[in-house]
Amino acid sequence: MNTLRLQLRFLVPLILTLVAAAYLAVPVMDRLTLRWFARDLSLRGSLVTKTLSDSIAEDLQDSRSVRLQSLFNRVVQDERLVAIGLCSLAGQLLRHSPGYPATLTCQQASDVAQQDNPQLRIEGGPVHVGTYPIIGDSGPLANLVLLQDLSFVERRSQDTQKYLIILIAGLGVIIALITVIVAQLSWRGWVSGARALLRGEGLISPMMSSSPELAPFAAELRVRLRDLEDEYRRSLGPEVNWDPERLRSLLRTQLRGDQLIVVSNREPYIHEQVGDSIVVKRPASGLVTAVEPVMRACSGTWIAHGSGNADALVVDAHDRVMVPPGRDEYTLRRLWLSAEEEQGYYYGFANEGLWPLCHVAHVRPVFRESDWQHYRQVNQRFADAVVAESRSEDPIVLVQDYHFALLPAMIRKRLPRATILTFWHIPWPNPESFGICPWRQEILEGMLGTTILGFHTRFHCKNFMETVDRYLEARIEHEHSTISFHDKNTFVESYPISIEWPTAQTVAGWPAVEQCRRTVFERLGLPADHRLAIGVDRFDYTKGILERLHAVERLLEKHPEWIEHFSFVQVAAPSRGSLEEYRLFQDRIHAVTARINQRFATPNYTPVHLLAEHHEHQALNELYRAADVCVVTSLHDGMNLVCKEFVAARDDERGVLILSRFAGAAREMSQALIVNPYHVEETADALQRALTMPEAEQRERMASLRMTVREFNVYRWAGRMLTDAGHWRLRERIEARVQRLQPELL
Ligand code: GDG
Repeated sequence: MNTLRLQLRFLVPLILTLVAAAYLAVPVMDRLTLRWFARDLSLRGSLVTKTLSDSIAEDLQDSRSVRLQSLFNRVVQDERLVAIGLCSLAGQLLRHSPGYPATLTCQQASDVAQQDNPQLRIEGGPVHVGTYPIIGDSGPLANLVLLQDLSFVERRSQDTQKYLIILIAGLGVIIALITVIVAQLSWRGWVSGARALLRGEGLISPMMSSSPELAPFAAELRVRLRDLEDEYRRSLGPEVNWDPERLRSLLRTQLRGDQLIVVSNREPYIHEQVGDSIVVKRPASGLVTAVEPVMRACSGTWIAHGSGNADALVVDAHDRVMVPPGRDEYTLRRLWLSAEEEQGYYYGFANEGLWPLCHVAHVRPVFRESDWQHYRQVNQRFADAVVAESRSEDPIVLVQDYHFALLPAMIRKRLPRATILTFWHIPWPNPESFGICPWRQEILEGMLGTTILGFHTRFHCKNFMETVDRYLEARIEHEHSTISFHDKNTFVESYPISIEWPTAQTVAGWPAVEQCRRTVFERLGLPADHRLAIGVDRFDYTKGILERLHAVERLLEKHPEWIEHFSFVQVAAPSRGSLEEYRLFQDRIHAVTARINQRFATPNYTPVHLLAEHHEHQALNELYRAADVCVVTSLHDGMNLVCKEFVAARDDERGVLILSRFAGAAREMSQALIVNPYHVEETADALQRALTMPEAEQRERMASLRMTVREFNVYRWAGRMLTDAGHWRLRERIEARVQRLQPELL
């Protein structure tokens, strides 16, 4: 209907123009043909006169001659010649043929012949009047008047008019038809082009590529799409019901089942040789805790360093093994590192350099040239593995963490069409702090190979953008949260990570809270009415374990009534123990624990239990369920998942969470008791408040915390990132399209 209206808008003026043209052309055509014929007739008249001249001259000598009369009679037998008259020089009609009008005098004939249009209408129809002098030897003798038939001109003129009108009408029809066809095709082309633009398809119908007129439209569309995306993200707000199925359907619909590749240093399953058998261990890692359920939901390939001593025994010829063991839901591709590589890249550059650089924990970063070389080399090896595992030119690659700052640009170089999502699990410092890294520029450039760069909080995003602004020549669009570097855009966004919310089936398999409490208390030798606070961490100086111990000590000082009635259990999973900074820290924790225990212990009472060993997940869950208080006092933490695990474990809605304001989680979990871990007094008071908190208040706070974590679960984290990736892929396709249409617009 729209096309018809459009075409009519074009056709009506066209038809009117053609009618007007015909209306104007016909009289012009008439006049022209008449002039042509008049000229022909004059020539013809001259010819006839010349032929008759001699006979007329002779005849004029002899006034009695009748030859001329009979000559005239013969000549007028020519159907075109109507009549002939011979006039004397004095204007007297001397002779004339039959048919010569009796009323036509020589003078009249001469007057008409002088006119522009020497025409006369006589009885038989219109005639052309011409007068021609007869020249003898002595000069002009007489004038010959020739009346030639003009009715054939009228007939021909009518014919010409008819043909002209038919021609114009025919032309009109042909032009109208061509217009309709071209308009239809163009409209279809534009519509399908626009639809394809909206779908973001790179290979739109061939017609589109020859439609530069769509370029401004596409540019406009691009801007509009961005705004829509921003609106869409804002409108997302709190969402409910993110679960594995929703994530899977997102991959099916928005990402059309594209291949998903995860890269991380730590592997989700470690095979260890214990005696004669091989056991599978789950590492103590927040990253693994978060990403593993996502991979189980989405399948795909996870590339990681094979660090277990039996890892190589269980892989196939391509270093792949299906995991989780026995369930075979996704592929784990192991990459082997030499001892030097691991030392330089992992322990050296990543954990002695970048880790303290990004955490404000007052531990100096160490930067060694050799570590940097290993870091680059290992990043390159992982990039090669990504390319090798990639089944298409545009896989979705999820790069995990600070071990792979250079990887995005390396992948981008080999797979320019890949969608690379990099998630930085730790904080990003301010530009001054980051500036002390000798390879700050290379790191930033490496990270900007990323399509979407995620941090836990807006604050970390802001720090990153300011750092780029300070050290690179890049264009930053704060409004859209994008960085444009070397003609490539990176979208920087906050995606607060989380945990997998336990299903009803999982919860049904857990022992009851009372049972957990009995088991844990028996194991620790605590009386039933004892109060228990716990801390669960990797044994890391950023987690605030020392400050926590000081707070426990201060609590016992300030409130001695808790002696023999309250204990604190710290699970400290071994981590990076080969680094001196960690060893010193761990020694210090052991020493402070011993000191506190010495100070407050009684024969049957140990105030602090330091469990510096790896625990199975189920043992941790038991501990979470047995505790009255969970203490998370990180000095600086990207997010912190322990606090979320504690909340998820408390389906009885009891227990109190004490949470550091310097953990990313504090922004979501405001119903916890929020503390500054550097302020020992404040943390000790929070412990006192937690231990004395009425059950109703515990329930209220816990119920609210549980709602938050259930809603903001890890599937939402991944879902939001993958949704943004889907939108980004759409926009990239459009931009590629726009670039092909009119590069100068970009
Ligand atoms: C980084 C960021 C961010 C602890 N001990 C054992 C054990 N764990 C598990 C916990 C938890 C995980 O380790 C630690 O989580 P965190 O969140 O504290 O993380 P980091 O390892 O420092 O990880 C952090 C995280 O990435 C995710 O983005 O939250 O801010 O620093 O799941 O339960 N697990 C087992 N045995 C233990 O002894 N199995």
